[in-house]
Amino acid sequence: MKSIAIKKLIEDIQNKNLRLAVLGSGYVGLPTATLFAETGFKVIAIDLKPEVVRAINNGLSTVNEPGLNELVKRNVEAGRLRATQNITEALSQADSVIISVQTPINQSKKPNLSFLTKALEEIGKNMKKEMLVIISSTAPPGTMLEKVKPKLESISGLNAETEFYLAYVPERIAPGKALKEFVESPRLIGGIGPNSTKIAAQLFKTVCKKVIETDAATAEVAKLAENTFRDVNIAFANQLALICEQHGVDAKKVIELANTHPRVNIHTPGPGVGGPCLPKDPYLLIHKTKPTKPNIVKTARQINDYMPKHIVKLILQAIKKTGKDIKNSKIAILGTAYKANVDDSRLSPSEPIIHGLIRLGGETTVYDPHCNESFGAKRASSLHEAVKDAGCLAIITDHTEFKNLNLKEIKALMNEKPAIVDGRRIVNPHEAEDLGFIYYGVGFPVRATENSC
Ligand code: SAJ
Repeated sequence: MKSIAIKKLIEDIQNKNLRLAVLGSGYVGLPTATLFAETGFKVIAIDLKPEVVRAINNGLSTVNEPGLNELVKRNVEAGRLRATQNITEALSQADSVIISVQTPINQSKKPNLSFLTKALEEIGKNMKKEMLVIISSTAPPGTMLEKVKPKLESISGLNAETEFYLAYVPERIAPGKALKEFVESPRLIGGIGPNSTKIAAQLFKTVCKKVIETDAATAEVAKLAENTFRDVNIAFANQLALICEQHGVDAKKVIELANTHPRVNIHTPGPGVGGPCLPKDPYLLIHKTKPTKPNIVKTARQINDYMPKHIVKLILQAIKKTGKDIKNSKIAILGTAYKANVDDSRLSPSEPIIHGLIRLGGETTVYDPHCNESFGAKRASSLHEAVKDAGCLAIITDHTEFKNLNLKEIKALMNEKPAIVDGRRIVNPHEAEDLGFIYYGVGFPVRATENSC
């Protein structure tokens, strides 16, 4: 009897007859809904925000992701994708739901699972027999078995794995490359039992080139391990940069050389680690574990969180070197987005840098061609406007537009003895110094005289 129901579900998936709902239409949910629609499924995207629902139904993407707008338009026009605010209505017409809501951390670095809990309550109330429930949101270890499964079972009165199916399928897409990575990155499928894993794997195989079957608890930790590994590696790169500055050698060159070793892959130092994932996921990984001292995960977070302060220090040193004081200097900040070529400023290192400079009395102006956020600084509408009469130029985001700056032109617009603080190492220090800039950069040797103080 059971195997007949599973066979039918798999057939529905293969024939694209399975009706899908995707709860949460943000950076991950909308690409998910759209790519399943593009494959041929009928998909309902659910979001609480009326403006998001309206835009999607008008064929517009609310997420600035290359290629997504065209895809949303095509699938809405083809009648495969629509959006709604009404969860009950959407779930009544769905055989499967993918949850893609945010799981942030609170002030004390503890997970805030309120969005996930709310979603589970709605799904529990609207659960049907043989429904496939997928959790795609990043969650602390143990969430599936200790929270998601019991909650859905108690509200719906149905048993997971026998009466409905439940799997953890973490997202792995980087903003800016979401569509490509959704299809090409191997997808981890962690069911709460073999039936759930098998059915969820069938669903994701229709869009993803490769799926890897595992169990829910292992998939939860694997997802967090990926982002924590990256955070720890960047922290090492940042620590190395701070060491190199004092040793009088260039960290950029050091990393380039060290990475020629076949088993070394040091990431890139910078002004700090931002975005909705890396600054948060390491805390999810260690949530509810007994604190060990030392703890590499926490230390890495501390190092990465220290980097914006280091940039402020470099800016102060650079301004001092120009013979001025921060209180009478204009500082032009390039970039408020958390990384290159995205419009997302969540937890961007620019925020503590700008706030730090404002607190010290600096006049800050920001320019970001991708992102509207200014974090309290004055917003310039062009690079020209940002650097005009500035004493210091600080590069925080490595947008493509900032990679080939015309330093000669910039110098002519800035104050007489201008400074550059390069948080991304995208300016050639020698060219800058030859043109008469005072140059400071992350991982760039501090001059011997300053090194000793
Ligand atoms: N950064 C550095 N140095 C580096 C790499 C990054 O300073 O060498 C900084 C970036 O500038 C940025 C921050 O780290 O401020 C995070 O950027 P990112 O590109 O590392 O990551 P995200 O947050 O855009 O996406 C990550 C990805 N995870 C991994 O690469 C392991 C993505 O695949 C995940 O899907 C995403 O987190 C997520 O949603 O979990």
